Amino acid sequence: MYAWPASEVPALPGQGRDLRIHDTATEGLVTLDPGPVARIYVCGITPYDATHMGHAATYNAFDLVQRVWLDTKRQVHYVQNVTDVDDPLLERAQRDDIDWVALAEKETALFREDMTALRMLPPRHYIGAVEAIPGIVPLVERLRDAGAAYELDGDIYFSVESDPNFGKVSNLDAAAMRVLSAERGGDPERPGKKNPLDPMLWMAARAGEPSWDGGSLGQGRPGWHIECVAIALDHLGMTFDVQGGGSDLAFPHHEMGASHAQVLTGEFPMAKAYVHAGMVGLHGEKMSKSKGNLVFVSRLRRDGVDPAAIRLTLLAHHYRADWEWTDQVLQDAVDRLGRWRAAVSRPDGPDAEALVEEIRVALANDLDAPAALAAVDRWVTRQDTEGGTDIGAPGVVSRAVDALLGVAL
Ligand code: 5CA
Ligand code: ZN
Repeated sequence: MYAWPASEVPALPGQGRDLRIHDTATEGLVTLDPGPVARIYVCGITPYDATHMGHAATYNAFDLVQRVWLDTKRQVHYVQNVTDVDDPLLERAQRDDIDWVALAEKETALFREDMTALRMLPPRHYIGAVEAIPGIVPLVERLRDAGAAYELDGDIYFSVESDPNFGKVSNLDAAAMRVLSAERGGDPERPGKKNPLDPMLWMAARAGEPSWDGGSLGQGRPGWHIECVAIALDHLGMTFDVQGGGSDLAFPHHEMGASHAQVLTGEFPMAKAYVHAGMVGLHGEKMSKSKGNLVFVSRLRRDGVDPAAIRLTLLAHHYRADWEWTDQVLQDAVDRLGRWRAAVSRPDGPDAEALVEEIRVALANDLDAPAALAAVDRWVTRQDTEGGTDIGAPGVVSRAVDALLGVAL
């Protein structure tokens, strides 16, 4: 699939800093040392509804990862998927009596527009589940041939017990896993499974649903976790730097993915850091397509909200925090954007070199965007109260905010 256009990333004076980031698997901060080409896989949308603020917040976090790496003069090899066939998508298409392909295409197109408006840098490879099927089938066959998969009424399941490291990504106990499995696409109650947590690798064709030729697996469609493993291994290989998503993906999605990869390659972990963003809520509950308590990026844009203000709202919250979307948090960002724009349009200001360093230090420290915003706020206040004679400074601030935070002033 094609992704979306990249906005320009201005080069900055001075030296970028290496990223220290929280890894769910080791439950602590790790300093990444990616080499000249950093590799990141970020789980993409299931395109059955428009991009909401929760999605935007999660993609914002990984956009910052990319920007920190680019600032260290590294290249970034960024891969993202689109889960363009899955139960929730098919259910929504059925409910609304529309073609599932048309629904996926429409929502993916809207996602591209939203990402472009928010200045999220695009992935180098943007891959749909459907187009990945030819690569998924041989992996499922290999898992089955290795004794790590079994058949149940034509469906093929992965056996979590085949992985000695199962559980080491999410660090949850069996009871918690079981609850989350039921909530997040698993089927722990289905009779006949070896372990209730075992996830599906290949679902045999169902009447009225799309299916593909799976060779020795029979006609069917892929399971969710193997989709991301196939795409990641194909485009990044094993032991890439970051696998990212919202915290609701730690279990089962990233846990199961690491397990599939462990059996396929004999190695753990698939990603050096498992990075998870907090959940954005609305009216006290996690924003989710299934609950319908949503604030859409496209809706705000249509209402005339500047995408830079949406982005500043996201940046005002630490990526790992759970937080609530309110009119007030958006208004605060609109006000801040106005102050910043007025400041960088003035002819001079205090020296900005130290500010660039402060933004770099904040982001390198587990993507502390709120600290970066506070540093810019302080520069703006100083310009206001003390003035300054550096005629280059407003331009430096504007370029730093663009390059490191993705906000065009
Ligand atoms: N297609 C799969 C990943 S392979 C999927 O989870 N799609 S999704 O559309 O449901 O979510 C896309 C991304 O947004 C995921 O990383 C998910 O964790 C994140 N996300 C969903 N809801 C929220 C929320 N309320 N707050 C923060 N992030 C969220
Ligand atoms: Zn995924």
